[in-house]
Amino acid sequence: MKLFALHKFLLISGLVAILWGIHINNGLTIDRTIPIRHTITISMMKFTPENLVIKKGDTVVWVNKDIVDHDATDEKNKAWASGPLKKGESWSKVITKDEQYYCSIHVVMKGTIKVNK
Ligand SMILES: [Cu+2]
Repeated sequence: MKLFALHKFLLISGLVAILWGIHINNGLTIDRTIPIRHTITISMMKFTPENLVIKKGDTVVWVNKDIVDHDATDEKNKAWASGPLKKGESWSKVITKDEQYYCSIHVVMKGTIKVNK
């Protein structure tokens, strides 16, 4: 009876270990292929997070939670810009390369997006 219980315990703990291992493996998978959305909150005159790391092709959404207008504008080449976002408004962009952006209304507000390879 005791031996049977031991076998059962070993079998179950073995299964748990296998399932746990798969779970951990999935958790650490680096090659994510499905793009996801990241949110950058604009509040208190700041982009949060200020420095965001994403995967190539992910979508970044800027949400203005301040009472004043803000925008998100490509800092180096002005290649893209959200245009003014009022309180509660948002704008999104698919990001494929490292970006540095700022708020053209309040030029001290800056942020970066890094594409992780
Ligand atoms: Cu601003």
